[in-house]
Amino acid sequence: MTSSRTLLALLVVLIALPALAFERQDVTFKVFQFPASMAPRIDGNTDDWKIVPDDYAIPMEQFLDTEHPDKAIDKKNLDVKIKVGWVKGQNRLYFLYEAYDNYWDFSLPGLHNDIFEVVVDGDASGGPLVDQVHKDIWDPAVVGVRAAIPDPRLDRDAAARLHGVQAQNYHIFTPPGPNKNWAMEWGCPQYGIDLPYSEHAYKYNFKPGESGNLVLEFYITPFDYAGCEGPWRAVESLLTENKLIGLGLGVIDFDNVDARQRDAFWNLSHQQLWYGDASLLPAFKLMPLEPQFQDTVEKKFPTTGEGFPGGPGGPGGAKPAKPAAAPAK
Ligand SMILES: [Ca+2]
Ligand SMILES: [Ca+2]
Ligand SMILES: [Ca+2]
Ligand SMILES: [Ca+2]
Repeated sequence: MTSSRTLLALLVVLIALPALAFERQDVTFKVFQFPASMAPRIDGNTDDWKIVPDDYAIPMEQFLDTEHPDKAIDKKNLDVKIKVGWVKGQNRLYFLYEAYDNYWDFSLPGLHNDIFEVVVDGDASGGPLVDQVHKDIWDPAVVGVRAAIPDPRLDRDAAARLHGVQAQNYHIFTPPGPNKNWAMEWGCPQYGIDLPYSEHAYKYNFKPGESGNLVLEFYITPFDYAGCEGPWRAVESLLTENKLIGLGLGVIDFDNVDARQRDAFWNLSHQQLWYGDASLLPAFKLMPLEPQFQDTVEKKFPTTGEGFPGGPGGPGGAKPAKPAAAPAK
């Protein structure tokens, strides 16, 4: 083999390797750790989020319309601010989504609806999360040459076995149109939009076609494995301090009920295909408690001394009994 052919073979191997990487490596977004005693209540009221410092907030400036990359942000058309939180010991991601839109489009059935789109990859495995029918994702440039070759033995059912399984895509309606669930989860893990895996609350005061502000508060549960079989076989992602997870956020803005096209597709990943390939998600870090919250009940009563402040080893614990003195002779 000539050296140029060796180099070519090496290149092919490198291209075919899965890309275990995050998009936008210049920035790590932060997930705020709520003390367990201060976890958000899912009621649409934002008061419980006031303790989240502003440098955790994700403003409109972080988003790019990947279908029209030259389009400038116009906050009179759409403005969003998003905070993400977690609580140690729970495998939940909490969200506060606050948005202004000049035209809330939510009177039709189906996917013509203003949408907040979320993709979560709780173990940062990366890789495609949609079935092989989606040729835009199963393209050699995205998944590698070999993976893009269709296998005629795989029917749609067989292909669907991976859809939403190792990373999950939520299309959340803002707000839901008539007779619609609050969100559409794509693929297998349909249970992810119900209790106990998620909960949601909206607050808004506008009608379809009007402008105004919307608040959406919710949590979701990320899964390392969320198979079609059902939640009994699913494996929740473990959320632990300082862990990096893949998390993509997008806003699909429809601004005219009669238009066939959406007005914009604003994305935190600056790669259009993030919705179907978890390797294109930005990184979020599950942060430790901020210093001002370290004096909470969780810190004051650490789980030593068998978990009880007055237990053995604890500050108020019983002292070990002194060995009996030897009897006087
Ligand atoms: Ca609340
Ligand atoms: Ca708009
Ligand atoms: Ca994964
Ligand atoms: Ca809109």
